[in-house]
Amino acid sequence: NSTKSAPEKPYYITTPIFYVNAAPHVGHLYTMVLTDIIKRWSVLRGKKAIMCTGTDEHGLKVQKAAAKAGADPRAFCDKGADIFRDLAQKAEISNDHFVRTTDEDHKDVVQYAWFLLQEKGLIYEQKHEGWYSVTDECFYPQSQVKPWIEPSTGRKIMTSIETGSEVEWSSEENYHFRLSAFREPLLEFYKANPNWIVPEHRYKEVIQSVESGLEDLSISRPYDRLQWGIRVPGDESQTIYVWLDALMNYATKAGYPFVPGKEHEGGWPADCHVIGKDIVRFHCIYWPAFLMALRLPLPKKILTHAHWTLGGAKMSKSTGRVVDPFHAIDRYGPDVMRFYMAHDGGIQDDSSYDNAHIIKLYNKFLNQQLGNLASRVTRGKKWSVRGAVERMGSSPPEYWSDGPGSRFWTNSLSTVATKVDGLFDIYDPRKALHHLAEFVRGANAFFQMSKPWDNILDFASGEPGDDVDRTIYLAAEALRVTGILLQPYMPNKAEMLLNQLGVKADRRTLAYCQPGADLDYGTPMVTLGSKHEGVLFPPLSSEE
Ligand code: ME8
Repeated sequence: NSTKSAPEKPYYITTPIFYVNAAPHVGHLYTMVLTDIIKRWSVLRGKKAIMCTGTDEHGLKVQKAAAKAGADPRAFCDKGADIFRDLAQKAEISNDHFVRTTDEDHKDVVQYAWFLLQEKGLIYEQKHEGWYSVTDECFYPQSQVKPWIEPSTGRKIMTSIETGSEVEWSSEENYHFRLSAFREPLLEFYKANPNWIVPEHRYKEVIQSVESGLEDLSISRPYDRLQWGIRVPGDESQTIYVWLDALMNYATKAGYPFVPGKEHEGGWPADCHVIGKDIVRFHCIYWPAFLMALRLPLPKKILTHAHWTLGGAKMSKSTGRVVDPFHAIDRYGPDVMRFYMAHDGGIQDDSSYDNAHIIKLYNKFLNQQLGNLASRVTRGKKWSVRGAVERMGSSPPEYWSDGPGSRFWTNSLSTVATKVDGLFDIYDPRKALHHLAEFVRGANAFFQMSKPWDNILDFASGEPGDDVDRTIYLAAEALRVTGILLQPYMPNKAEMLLNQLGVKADRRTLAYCQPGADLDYGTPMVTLGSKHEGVLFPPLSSEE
């Protein structure tokens, strides 16, 4: 009689899969970074976590872009996928999967899902007329388009009211999915899961939109219009709509169709889909409806973030107003870029990308606060971290008289990890980072006020006195905890800091984030040689 319980479902988190029609910009990098930070946080909690990112390669948009480039679509997509893969690597994204919709296993999954939907009577054929936007890859009803005169050309066009992208009239025979049948089940689901969409105002918008009516969805295009896609099984004259194809990517990499008894091995259902606010409808209405139709468990959370703008205008591939993420990483390094994006990037509200802000954040916080504290503590000539940890570890604050040191311990050191972790529970990595930064500023202020450099050595023993030891121990603890909590945001810099502090590799998890939880550190694992050797955040060169 085995009491073995099933292995815990891994935490599963995804980014949208990115269109390969144009090069990535920092908006795409932001989504990857945000997702990676949450994934790494889960690892920090001691869980197995799986992250998936990848590329969306079918559809009219990519077909047209390949034609424009005079390239074979397959070769065009190979190149595009490589660029996104490189970006993930360069940005230290720890994705476990990189899915491409042109992968054979994915095509099988999409055709299998189609087959099931058809079998359940949820697909029917009908003439479809409407306005199609190639940029947005979707149809808009008459009520959602308006005429517009293109200022640069004077050309009269029709555009989507929501996104401003051009639409073209199309009248064609295609397959439809009975989306309207899911209006009630969706509304019931939203009601039962009030925190399903973060932030809340987007949750309300989704409900409003579904309440106001749900039309059936066209889920194929005639092959003569769209060749670059997955064929409808049993009907060579039709190609599967790119969004049905794309959304299924999340299931492909989780191992769908699932082997009975092993449904959760690949992480299904997803714990979180991270997306930009531009694709809420697809993920919060179509996707759960498809999943209900396929009788699959729904994702637990949809984290929708705001956009990066440039000089106040939307950053977008189609307008060319973009910041090249490769260039930005070359300039600042992956860690600083990740830090900036997490610190300033918006969940609720858009953020304006600004080099001056990056430099200011670097100088004012990374260099002057965190870097400065780390260097003073680990490189001080009058004290040693190891000595302070050894001597103070055995006499924690219960034995100290009430003072700034014991107050710092009680109010800051022993609460920071729980607070930051709590902010991850509500999917707010930005606020979590702000809280951590505030903690570092507090540690610095405490250190500054305690002035250990002014306190002479204990003459009798030649060792630092208790006051100095206490200050160094507290500052080292603050740095140790900060180093651990910073790993998801800045994996390399955090590692450097923890190596300088001599924190053992297996003691770098959330479980060690209470002060006093680790007394076995303090001997640097690296040489802290000359003034600039191994400095965490050296001053930026004046040209910056
Ligand atoms: O929509 N600021 O792909 P896509 C922040 N293939 N993030 C931004 C951004 C900005 N200015 N611009 C884009 C697609 N993004 C589909 C997705 S998923 C099954 C299919 C990010 O290449 C944001 O995450 O247009 C947005 O949702 C995503 O890139 C869209 O990427």
